[in-house]
Parts: sequence; structure tokens; C-alpha cells
Amino acid sequence: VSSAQVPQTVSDKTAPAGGDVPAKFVPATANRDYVKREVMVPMRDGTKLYTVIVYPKGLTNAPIVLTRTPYDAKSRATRMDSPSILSTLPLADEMFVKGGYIRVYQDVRGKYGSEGEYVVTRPVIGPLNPTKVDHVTDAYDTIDWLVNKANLPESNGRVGMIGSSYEGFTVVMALLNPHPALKAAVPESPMIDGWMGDDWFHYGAFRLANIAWLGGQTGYKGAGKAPPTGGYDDYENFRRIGSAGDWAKASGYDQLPYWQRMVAHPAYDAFWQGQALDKLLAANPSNVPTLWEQGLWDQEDMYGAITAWEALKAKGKMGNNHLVMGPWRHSQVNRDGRSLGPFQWDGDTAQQFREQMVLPMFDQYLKDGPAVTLPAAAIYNTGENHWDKLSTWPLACESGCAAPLKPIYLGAEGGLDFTKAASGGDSYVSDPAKPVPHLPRPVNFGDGRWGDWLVSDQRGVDGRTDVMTYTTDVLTTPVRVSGAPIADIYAKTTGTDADFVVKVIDVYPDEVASDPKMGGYELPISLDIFRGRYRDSFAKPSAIPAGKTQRYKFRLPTVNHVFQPGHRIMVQVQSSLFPLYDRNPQTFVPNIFLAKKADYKKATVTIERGGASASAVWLPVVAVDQSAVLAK
Ligand code: PG9
Repeated sequence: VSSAQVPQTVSDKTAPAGGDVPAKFVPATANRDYVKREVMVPMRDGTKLYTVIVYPKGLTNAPIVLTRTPYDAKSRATRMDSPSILSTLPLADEMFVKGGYIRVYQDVRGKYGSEGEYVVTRPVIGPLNPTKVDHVTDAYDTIDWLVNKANLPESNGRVGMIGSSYEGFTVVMALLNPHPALKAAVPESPMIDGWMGDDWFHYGAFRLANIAWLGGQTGYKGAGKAPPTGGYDDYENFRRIGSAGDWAKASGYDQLPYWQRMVAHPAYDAFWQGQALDKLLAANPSNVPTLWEQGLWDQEDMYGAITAWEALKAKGKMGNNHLVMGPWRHSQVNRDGRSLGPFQWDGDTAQQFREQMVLPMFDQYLKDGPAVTLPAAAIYNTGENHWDKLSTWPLACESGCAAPLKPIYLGAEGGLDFTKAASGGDSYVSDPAKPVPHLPRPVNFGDGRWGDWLVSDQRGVDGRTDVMTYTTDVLTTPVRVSGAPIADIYAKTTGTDADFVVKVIDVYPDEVASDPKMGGYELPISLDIFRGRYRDSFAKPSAIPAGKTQRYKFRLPTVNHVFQPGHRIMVQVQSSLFPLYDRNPQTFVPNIFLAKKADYKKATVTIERGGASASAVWLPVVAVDQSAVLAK
């Protein structure tokens, strides 16, 4: 064929006017077994929130499960682009799909597809939020819209809310003035108190590990990447630069309004107190049946769920207020729960939670399903490897429990014993230039070890001259601990400020025939950090008088564990946990975010033993046999 014979102007041989990209391309959806609607739901101030509604075709009279998210509702509702609803929605929604629920995801105001202004964990209307809207009103207005038959004729008018972390925080907000159609709630690892022990600080020590979240989340309305940190080793990146403030400045975070508010509020002042959701819940206790979930090794929100559950318990709200703590990292509850680090559990514990606790509860309250008898608390027994379903919790505490706490004392030559030791002390040099790493270096926050770090083998730091290690003899009988231990450290320092990290550790036998690499493993079952300047007041820090013994007493994360015969109990004390937490300069400065390089000084810290200053950890030791409070 000669070129003269090729038709030049025939329409099916050439691109149309406008080119090959049509003005509108709509992929076919007829083969879907579900309906997916994207709607803009109006709030009381006229702002419209992007909302995705997904349900099987042909569904009628169905209950609704709602999640309000800052993490992109559209992608939250899209595990895979698939004609099958089971593949489309996330793994944890499979049971809702099979159970005939309508699934709804909504972007919070100002993020992704939603209109309005985004405010990080927007406080309730009041001194910290001068607008007329908050997550309480947005949840209310959303539920009001969803149960209106004109908007969603397929619904039965009942709504349950569920979500983890920030999404858990939005569930708790909805409980402060619940819409009458909100019939059940499952806050999973909710962010409850950002200063005491959830994302931003733990007892005043700032969590550098979370700083990147701010860059990605508040740098952009939609998806955004956090600024680069420099080299691969975040230990070195953060160590080299100085304070968290110096780091923020160097990477541009100082432009972000939330970072500026954080820097302005390093102490537990009205800014943080006014956002503490356990306190707000206590003031507005909800009657909505609620299942609080938290991981026993939750590396992000370790504090909130249990504290909120306790706040409601203190208000007498027990009948429909349940606590579940599983052997999980942060948000693992919505994924596979068979293992954590090298530890294997009895089946998929996360699936057990979802299908044996959440679903029956939702079925009862949203579908008039059979009444379920959930225990007051279901806490995984991490020493015996099974769930304990308890009619009361905790089993031991400082006051008001069946058993008191029992001190285990730090002793001479690294001993640890329930008998008080003779007076003495152990000194170490804490050097901010060589902080104790929270994981073996190099530590890269994106290296995949973040999720499991709380179960990492503490032999990684045991033996450092600035880590004090105390161990019992090999146990000949089991020791059961069920509740929250309290660290009670008497110490002096040559500096004028100091951090104290206390870890309760289960030391495995030297030989574990079934899994040799576990021989001698030092598993932390509870650990936390306390910033010494807050020892007398969280709101008003004060310098530590150099050389004078001070008491540092703070609650550690909850445990439900049995130290088995052949194991040993260990306590470690150290003065840094880096780069997870920023370094204490060890010189009292008004604001550690703004510490200067010259403020960071070595100090000699002495942990006191015995006598009137007997350092100890108060352990919730109880009888091994708890059949009286365990559900059959
Ligand atoms: N832990 C995350 C977070 C919650 C709230 C504020 C900042 C971070 C999260 O996983 O959502």
C-alpha cells in the first residue's frame, strides 16, 4: 500500500477534536455487587463533609457503621478496586459486610474531600475552640443526616461508630453528646490525652517519633509527605541537631500552627487539660454501650482507652461499658492478630475481638440480635497465652481493689526482691550526647520496627553503663500481675532536670528448647518515661534541686501477665529513650523545646535503695488462681 492510499481524514483512524482524553470517563460499575455513593453531608454551619457510603446491592432496613477519619475516607473505603464488596472494604469490615451493615466513612472537616478548616484533634467548643462546631456537632449532624430515610432509605435508623486512634478519638467525641440514633460505640486505641500518655508526650517527655505525622497531616489538605529527616539513622539526625525546636526549624515545621501551639504548651496547662477526653467524659458520662479497646503494647496510644473506661467506671457506668486489651501493637486490632514480634498468640486474637466481641455487640444494639454478655474487661493473659474474661478490673491497685499493690524493691548488686533492701545507691552518668536508644541503631522511623518496638529484647541496652538493671532470682512458682504497676523511684542527680524510664521485664530462661533463639529474651511487659521537672506538678514544672533525693512516682501501662517458673522478673531504670523521646538537657530550662546546645549536660544520677528512700515498682501481684472473677 502506498502512502497515497492511506486515508488521512477518516474519523475512526484519527484522534477526535480534543484528543484521546474524553471530557468524562466513567468506568463501568454494573458488575459490582454493591452500591458506593459519594455524598457531601451538610453540617449545621453549612460546611459539607465528604462521605462514602457502601452497601451490598438490594440491602434494606440495615444498620449503619460509621467511621470519621482524617486519613482519606475515599482510600479508607477502598482496599482494592473490585466488583466485590468484600474485597473493596477493609479486612476489618468483612464481618459487617457479611452481617448486612451499611458502611460509611467520612473525612473530618478540612481534610481530603471535606470542606471547612482542619484543626488537629479539634477541641470541643469552648475556650480552646471559639467556633460553633466540633467533632461532637459534626458527628451529631452526620448521624442525623444518615438516619433520615430521604437521604439513605436503606437504613434502619441505627448507627454504631468504630475507629482506631484518631478515628477512635472521633468516636469518643461523639459520645459527649450522642445522637439518639447512636446505639453502640467502639473506640479503638483512641487518642484521649495527648500529654499524659497518648501521641504527643508521656508525662511531659515529647515524642519525636510523632513529629513527622504533623508534617504529612497538617502540611497539606490531602495526602502529603513529611519533610525528609536527613540520613538513614534518625538517632543521629535528631541527636546532631539539638532540641526538637531546632529540628522543627531546620525542617520547616515551625511554619505549622499546631507545632507552634505545641511549643507554646510544653506543660500540662489548660491547653492540654481542656482536651483530656477522660475528664470531659467524666463530666458528660455517656449511656451508649461502649467497648473500649487498647493494645497491651500500643506504641502510640497506650494511655487513653483504659483511662476513659476507668473514668466512666468511676461514674457508675459499668453495665454497658466494656474494656478489651489484646496483645497488639497500635491498630493491629484491625489487622492480623496472630503474633507480635517473635511472640505467637492463640489464634488470630484481633479477629477474635472483632467477630466475638464487636460484632455480637453491634448485632444486639443495632439489629435487635441476641443479648450478649460481654465481660467488664477482656484482657489477654500474655504469660499464659489466652484471653481472661474478667467480671472486675483491675485485680490489684493502690486502693479500692480486691488486692493492694506489692512493692518489688531494687536491691544491691542488681538484685530485685519483694523484701526491702539495705540502704545504698547506684550511680550512672547520663550523657545527652549518648542517649540510650529505644531500639538498636541505626534507628530509622520508617524501618518497619516501630510497630513491634515495645516487645523488643531489652538486652539491646542491658549492660550499658547508663542502664541500671535489677533482677530477681529464677522464679520457682508463677507470679501473676493484673493491673497497672506504679514506678516509685527515689533518685538524686547532679543536674537540675532529669528523665526517668522504668521498665518491667519478663526474662526468659537461658534455654528455651521449643524456640532456642528466645533463650534469655528480655520482654518488656510495661514501660514508660517520666520527665522529672513535673514530679510535683504536671502544670507547673520546677527545677530539681541538684544533689537532693527526690521521689518520682508514676503509673506504668496496664499488664495482665504471669511470670512463669524458670523466668525472672527484671526492672530497668535509665534516663533517656531516644530518638523516640526528645532528650532532657538535664539543666532546667523554661521550655525544653527551645533548649540551646549548651544546656545539654552530662549528669550523675543516683538511684536510691532501701531505708526511707527505697526505690521500687509497685506490682499488681495477685493469686494465680482468679477463677472467682474469670468468666467460664
Ligand atoms: N496515633 C495517631 C494519631 C492520633 C491523634 C493525633 C496524632 C496522631 C493515629 O494513628 O491516628
